[in-house]
Amino acid sequence: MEVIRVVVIGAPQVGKSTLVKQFVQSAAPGRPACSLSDGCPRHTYFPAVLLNSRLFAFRLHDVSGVRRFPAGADQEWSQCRALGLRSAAAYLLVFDLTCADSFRYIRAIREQMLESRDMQRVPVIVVGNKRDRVAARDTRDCRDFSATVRKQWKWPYVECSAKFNYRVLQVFRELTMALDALRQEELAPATETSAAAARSAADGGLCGHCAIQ
Ligand SMILES: Nc1nc2c(ncn2[C@@H]2O[C@H](COP(=O)(O)OP(=O)(O)OP(=O)(O)O)[C@@H](O)[C@H]2O)c(=O)[nH]1
Ligand SMILES: [Mg+2]
Repeated sequence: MEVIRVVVIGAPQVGKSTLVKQFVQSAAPGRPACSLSDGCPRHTYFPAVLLNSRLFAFRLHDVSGVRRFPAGADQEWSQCRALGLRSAAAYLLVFDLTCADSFRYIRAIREQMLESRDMQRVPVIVVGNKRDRVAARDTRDCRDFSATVRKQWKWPYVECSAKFNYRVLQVFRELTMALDALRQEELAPATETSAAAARSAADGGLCGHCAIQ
């Protein structure tokens, strides 16, 4: 089975590890594999998610100390060796809803990603964490974050509280749904071609095998 590599990125202390641990401990209790790559700590987890009767096996990297998204393979190797940031199948970009700087951090990471990698078929879920700390006076900021991500960036957006396990599942549901949608898109042309071939075979008296060839 294909293992889907997902990298979790965000400014320091936004709650990346808390988010991942909350999810993984409910999905697959146990200790993570842990490695250190040139000062960038990385924890790796292997949860699985069942969606629409399909199993999605993840390799989840919780990384910290990422200052910028590497522009090329050389930078990836020299700055954050073996983190595999550029080749992930999907990303969770986490920020702290009470810290505008942490939103600016993911905005910069997004720009660096778009400059250096074709992101057309790479799902990114933006996670506004620490919802429990959002005071009434901050709700306008939250609306701005949400509007920017959903309307301008056109990426899925979830607000959660990792500490209190509030909407953590929703984050991973969005991720799995985005990957599932991609998979469906990849399957669709093949299915349509086979159906069309079968129809034309029936019309023209050919067997399906000849028609497809
Ligand atoms: N109030 C509140 N605190 C949180 C939440 N999520 C995480 N924290 C706290 O924020 C602090 C940082 O959490 P971590 O999960 O270690 O953050 P991190 O992004 O992994 O940090 P680094 O790996 O050092 O970059 C800890 O004290 C957590 O308890 C949350 O949803 N609400
Ligand atoms: Mg951490």
